[in-house]
Amino acid sequence: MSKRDVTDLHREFDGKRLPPGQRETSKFPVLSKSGTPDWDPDTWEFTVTGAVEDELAFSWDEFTDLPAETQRQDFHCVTGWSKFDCEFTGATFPELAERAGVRDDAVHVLFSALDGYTTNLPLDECMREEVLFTWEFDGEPLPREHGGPVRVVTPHKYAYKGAKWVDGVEFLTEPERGYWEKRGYSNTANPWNEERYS
Ligand SMILES: Nc1nc2c(c(=O)[nH]1)N[C@H]1C(S)=C(S)[C@@H](COP(=O)(O)O)O[C@H]1N2
Ligand SMILES: [Mo]
Repeated sequence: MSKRDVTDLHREFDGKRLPPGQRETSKFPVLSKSGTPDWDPDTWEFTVTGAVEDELAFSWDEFTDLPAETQRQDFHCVTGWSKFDCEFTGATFPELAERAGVRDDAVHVLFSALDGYTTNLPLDECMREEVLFTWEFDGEPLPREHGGPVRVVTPHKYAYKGAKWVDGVEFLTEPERGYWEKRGYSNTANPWNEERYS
């Protein structure tokens, strides 16, 4: 399995590895709006819908059969902590997008999750190799409280842009705001510009 180190991503944003106003922690705190939802591997389904050529639905086995890679990433939480060198294994966003065939009129993406959470990003901010649908953390199944079975990670953004317990991706022809983006967190969420609130 291939391994990719993306901990130098900050260079693209002309920033230091530790973004302004963040402090490094070795812990991995849990932040969830409403606790950890249950899931059943037999009925779990992941869907790709909206402005695509082919809408897709994956079972758990099908999803984890997608070509996977392991990446070393940094994780920046909007509440002020950063965790360096997280190893996440999963499928990249561009891989999934290619399978569905993104239509020309798609400009935006909305992620949905088992706990009712949503978060949004422009399509071009998702079409990056480091945007992963991940089901392993540090070589173990992703802990439930951190979003297992599958979560999104977005190392170029504050971590609320990465939906835990993700079960769907919708391609949109108009921007839409997700759960925290409607409640005062930044829609753009660039850690190196400290885009925390809107
Ligand atoms: N489904 C879902 N995803 C979510 C959240 C949530 O409440 N539900 N919280 C977000 C927030 S605000 C943060 S900071 C990160 C926290 O991830 P962690 O609990 O693994 O540290 O998950 C994000 N993804
Ligand atoms: Mo957060």
